[in-house]
Amino acid sequence: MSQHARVVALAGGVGGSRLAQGLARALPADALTVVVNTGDDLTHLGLRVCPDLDTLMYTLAGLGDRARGWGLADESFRAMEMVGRYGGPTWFALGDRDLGTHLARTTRLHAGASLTEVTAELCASLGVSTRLLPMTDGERRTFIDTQEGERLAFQDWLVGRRAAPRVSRVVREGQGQATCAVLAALDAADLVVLCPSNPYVSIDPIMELAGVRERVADTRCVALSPIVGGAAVKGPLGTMIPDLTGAPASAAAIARHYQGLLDGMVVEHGDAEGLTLPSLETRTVMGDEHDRERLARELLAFAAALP
Ligand code: FO1
Repeated sequence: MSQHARVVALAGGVGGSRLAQGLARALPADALTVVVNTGDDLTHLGLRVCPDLDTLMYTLAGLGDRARGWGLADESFRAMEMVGRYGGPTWFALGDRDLGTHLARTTRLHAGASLTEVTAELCASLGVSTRLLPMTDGERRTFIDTQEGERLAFQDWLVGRRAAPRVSRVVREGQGQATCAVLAALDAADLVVLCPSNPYVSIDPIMELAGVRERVADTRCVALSPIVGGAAVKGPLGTMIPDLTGAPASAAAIARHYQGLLDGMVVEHGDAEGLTLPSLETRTVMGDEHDRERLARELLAFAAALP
């Protein structure tokens, strides 16, 4: 893989943003496009909120809150305190600075701009040179069917119910299609990287859009495992894998989920057990920016050396 490979990363929220930041540091600005899940998006308090796009944008801008993994650093929640005093919903916490993003995005969307256009405008304002592409400009939402028979909107399940209800099915609703920009980026890609996001609720929403899976299948593709030592680095994936597949959480379970798409997989030391495809074992739990860049460079070198 030459240094000026054209890389397209598919990403969701927290895990995806860390590898995306590493890739952005390891590649020239015009070499990386990140296609981002919008299945978590919601309209809340009248504002359009795009959690995964915002996590990616804030992380790439160096403005993200490192402890939470989402939202902005140096955040306060005084507007939410007032919302609460009026009896409004406080279960989904919108920080005061974060509200600025939702206000700006919602205003532009109401003016007729597409989510793709608005994302490019917000990124330019924050000095993010990596191209972030929402997977669709249309409606495409993830719902969780629980084993108790409820159907919950994604954030209601993840945040509202703390991802406690065990999952029986992950369901997508809406007619949104992959944007032309996403399909064109995939057509031009020398490498597709599946970031260590939740396959079921972050990567599948992108892969399921017409035209995406066949383009990924036609391109060299490498995944970074979101499962380390049988557990998820962050989020509900550790229980979703057994709930949805009956198998224990493992890198091999992730490889099986991406059946046929992967040319290689990067996993934590000791996690190559059961893998039947080329793999690189290394330290995959990402710390600071330098560590993220180190891992991204290892992944790119591993991908370049694949047959
Ligand atoms: N996650 C939480 O656990 N609690 C919250 O109150 C919360 C608010 C929130 C607001 C804006 C935003 O962009 C993300 C937010 N998240 C919150 C995280 C979000 O639910 C997840 O990051 C993604 O949906 C999963 O990738």
